[in-house]
Amino acid sequence: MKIAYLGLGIMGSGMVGNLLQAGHSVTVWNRTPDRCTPWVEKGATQANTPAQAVANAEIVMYCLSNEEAIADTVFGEDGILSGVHQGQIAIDMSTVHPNTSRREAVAYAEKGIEFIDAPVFGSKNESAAGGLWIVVGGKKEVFEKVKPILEPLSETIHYMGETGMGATMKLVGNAVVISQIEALGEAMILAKKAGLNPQDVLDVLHVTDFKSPIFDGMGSTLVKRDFSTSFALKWLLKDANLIAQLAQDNNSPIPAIALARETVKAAVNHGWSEENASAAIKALEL
Ligand code: NA7
Repeated sequence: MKIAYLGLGIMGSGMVGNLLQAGHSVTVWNRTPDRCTPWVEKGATQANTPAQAVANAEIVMYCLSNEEAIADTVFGEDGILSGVHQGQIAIDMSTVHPNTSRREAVAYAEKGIEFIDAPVFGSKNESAAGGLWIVVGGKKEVFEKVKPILEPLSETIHYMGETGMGATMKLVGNAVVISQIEALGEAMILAKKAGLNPQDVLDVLHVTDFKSPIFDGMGSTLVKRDFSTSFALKWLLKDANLIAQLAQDNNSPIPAIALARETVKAAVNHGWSEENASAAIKALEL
């Protein structure tokens, strides 16, 4: 299929690699144009603007950082909406508030374009390996049409309901992630202060009935003191803020997540925003 892919950050790059591998004809666009070069060398075509990227595509996909990036790339000058035409399908894979997905769906519908929100769980390695866990909102029949395109990118794909429900599921999932990072951090610091060896602690956690890939992955970065980025701390704070907003919208209590958000915020304020999300734990060590 002819696919336009916009946003070649950590997540988008992995997905473009797998779309090319699957044999699709891919046109790429990224705000910082140089990030397209490795994919052009692998067969992608580079566009100069979002509007140009989507002009001849059947499917428009993007994974952008946040609401501001969506405002610029989808709704902005020379943005996606100024280049699309009837019959295309747009897929937003970014983590944004569900109301943003709903606004996108309305704007696309006015142009005769179908839309699904399809954010992803997993980070750098899962994206590169086609092992993401995708959660989808939108019309079921539109989801069924694009499912074969999402399959090479993912280990699982779950349909969650109408537009915005993929984005909602993503925030609910990241609410668990944020709580796990806080719990792991507090427990690991306690363990160390009480005289346990941190790697021994992780080894035990790994065999328990409360083991978690988050504990394995984030715990290991903590033990090795390697905070190179798979999922940036700044995006964890962005997600914590979106979760707080969703909780406010629904009058739902989030005392533990609100507390964990303060830890993440402190780490960002300390200057670790470009490091891996596990760097949040460093704020508990101060
Ligand atoms: P990255 O690696 O920080 O990539 C973010 C991408 O978003 C990257 O392509 C950026 O372009 C792009 N971006 C950021 N701001 C803008 C604006 N204003 N306009 C256009 N493009 C923009 O993040 P990840 O790939 O880890 O994460 C992407 C999403 O998935 C995010 O929602 C996560 O929470 C989950 P750049 O290269 O900086 O020019």
